[in-house]
Amino acid sequence: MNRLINKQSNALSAEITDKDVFNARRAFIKSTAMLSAGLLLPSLGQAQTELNDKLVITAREHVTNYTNYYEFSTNKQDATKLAKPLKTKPWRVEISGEIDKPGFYHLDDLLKANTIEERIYRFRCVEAWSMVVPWLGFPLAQMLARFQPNSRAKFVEFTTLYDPEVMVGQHSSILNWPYVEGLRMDEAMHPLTILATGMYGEDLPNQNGAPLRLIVPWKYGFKSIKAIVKIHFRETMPDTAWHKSAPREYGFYANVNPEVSHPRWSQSRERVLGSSIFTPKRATELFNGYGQQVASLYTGMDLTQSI
Ligand SMILES: Nc1nc2c(c(=O)[nH]1)N[C@H]1C(S)=C(S)[C@@H](COP(=O)(O)O)O[C@H]1N2
Ligand SMILES: [Mo]
Repeated sequence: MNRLINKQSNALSAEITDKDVFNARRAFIKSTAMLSAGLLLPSLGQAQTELNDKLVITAREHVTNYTNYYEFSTNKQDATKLAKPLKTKPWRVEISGEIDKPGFYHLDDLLKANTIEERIYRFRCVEAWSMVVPWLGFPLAQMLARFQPNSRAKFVEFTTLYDPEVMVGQHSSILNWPYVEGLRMDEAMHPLTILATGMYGEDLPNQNGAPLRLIVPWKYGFKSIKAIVKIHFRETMPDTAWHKSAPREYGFYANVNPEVSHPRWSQSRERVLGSSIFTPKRATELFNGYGQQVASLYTGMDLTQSI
C-alpha cells in the first residue's frame, strides 16, 4: 500500500554524523519493538491496508480548494489564492528542547535523510467534514529518532511560521499566533503519524500546508499543523493555539470520537468532502477508524475528555 516514491538514506548534512544516525536508528528500533511488545501495538501493515482499501480518494480539486488556514483566512475557499505568495523555499526548521544538539536545519537536508512514501489516510475536521487524501511523507518517528530525545522529552511541540506580511490573517486576533500544536511522545512516535511534504504525487500546495505539515489521522484536523518552522521536545504538555483561544472547545488530545459533541455541535456524522448535498452524511468512527492501531495509547484515559 505504501508506495515507495523516493529512497534515500543520506545522513543529515552538517550537524549529524553517520554514527549519530546509526545510534538513533538503533534506539528507535528498540523503542518501537518495546512499544509493540509492551502495549501490544499492531505494526502498520495488514490493518492499515485493510482500512485503506475501503477508502475512496477525494478529488484533489476539493482538497485544495476547501482548506482551513487561519493564517490567511477563516474562509475555506480563500487560502487557495491568499497563500500563493508564501515562499516555501528555502525553508528552515528549528529543532530544540530536550535533545543533544538543538539547531536550525534546512528542510532539504532533513528530507534527504528520510524515505518519502505515499500514505492514504482519512482526514476529519472538527467542523464535521472529511476527506481521503494520498499524502506523501514519512513517519514523524523516523525524523524524531535522529535527534535522540532524552528521557525528559515527554511531548513534542510544533510551531507554524509567523510572518504577518505574507500571512495576512495573522493581523487578526482570531487565534494566538503563531499556531502551536503538540503531541505526547508516544503519539508522535506512532507509525500512523507522518510529516507530509506532498499529496496526489506532487508537492503540497501552499494552502494545504507547504512545505511541511503534520498528519495525525486519528485526531481532528486542527492537530495537523501546517507550515512547520519549529519542532520542540519538552517535558510538559504544550499549550496549543486552539486551546488558548477556546479552552472549553478544543482540548489537547482531540481524538476523533463520535460520542463526544463539540460544545456547539454534534460530532457523530461527517459530510464527505465533494459529495452531493443528497448524499447522506457518513457515520464518524471512533479514532476516525484507526482504533485498532491507536486505542491502546489511551488505555485508562477518559475518552469523553477527547475534544
Ligand atoms: N498553521 C495552521 N495549521 C492548520 C490550520 C490553521 O489554520 N493553521 N487549520 C487546521 C485545521 S482546523 C484543519 S481541519 C486542517 C485542514 O487541513 P486542510 O486545509 O489541508 O484540509 O489544518 C489544520 N492545520
Ligand atoms: Mo478543522
